[in-house]
Amino acid sequence: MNSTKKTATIEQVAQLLRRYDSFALFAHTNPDGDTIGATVALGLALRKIGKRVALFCDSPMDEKIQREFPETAEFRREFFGKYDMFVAVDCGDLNRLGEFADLYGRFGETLTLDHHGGEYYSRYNLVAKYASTCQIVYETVRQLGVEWDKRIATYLYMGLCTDTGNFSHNNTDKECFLTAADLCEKHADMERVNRVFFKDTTLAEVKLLGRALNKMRVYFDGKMALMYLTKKDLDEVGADLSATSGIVQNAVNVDTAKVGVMLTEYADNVYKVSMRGKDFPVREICRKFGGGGHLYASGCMISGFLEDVIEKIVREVGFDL
Ligand SMILES: [Mn+2]
Repeated sequence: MNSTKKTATIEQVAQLLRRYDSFALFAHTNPDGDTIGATVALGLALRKIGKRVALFCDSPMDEKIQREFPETAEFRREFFGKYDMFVAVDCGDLNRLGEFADLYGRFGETLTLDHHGGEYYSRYNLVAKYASTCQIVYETVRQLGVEWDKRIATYLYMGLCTDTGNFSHNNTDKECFLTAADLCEKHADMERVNRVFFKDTTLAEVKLLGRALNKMRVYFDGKMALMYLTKKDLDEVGADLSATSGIVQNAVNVDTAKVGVMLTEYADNVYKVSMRGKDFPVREICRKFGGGGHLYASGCMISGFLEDVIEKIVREVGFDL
């Protein structure tokens, strides 16, 4: 480990946050509920103790999320201003910062708050084995002694429940429920978070799901289920890539399946691959294709013609099944 890159505890993080006056907070590219919730909650908490905060994310915020959670409209895709410290939130590696990776890498005072356990790329690194980065921010907010409010509680609940699949994935532990109980008491808007992240669907998304389900294939006596969507599918139902998130779950839900795979044509002959395992680790398989993620929920990008890409995946999964 690089000696200038240090592990930080919650107490040390709170000290750093108190010491400086201004912060640029970065959510990861293609943001999910955890990075959004943790970044906004940290920003709100820091402002409560008089700090200047700006939020950045290199990807556009989902319109529905902006409508339902107005503070997310603050995320900027262009960098501006001067700050004492840069904070990367829920970013397992520098590349997760997307367009901001170069800028971030050049800045001296940097802090990672994350739970993926990748390489240290910041000066200070708090990488905890929690189910969500929101759990880390929750403890940081407590350590800072910031007065709680409904907004902070709601944003933290957002990451807590999205990164655990609404408290159903096997990363869900006692801490998640204890924190959820506390955030409930602090008036987190759980109904809104649940509706936006787990229930609401657009007509295009339902149509897309129908197409993916129709094309499901199974391999190895049903131990692997695979679906795919082409650009043509997306264009015909009028959906963008974001509409495909979560569809992979339908593959791994097949009772005989140990692994579920979803391919989405990202660009001409470039496929975004999502994998989910049921007591079956998929991260190593995705790493072989240059991707990664969580042990049982990973992804990668593979170039090639559809049937060739499928064949490559089937072969790699077959080694492990
Ligand atoms: Mn996360």
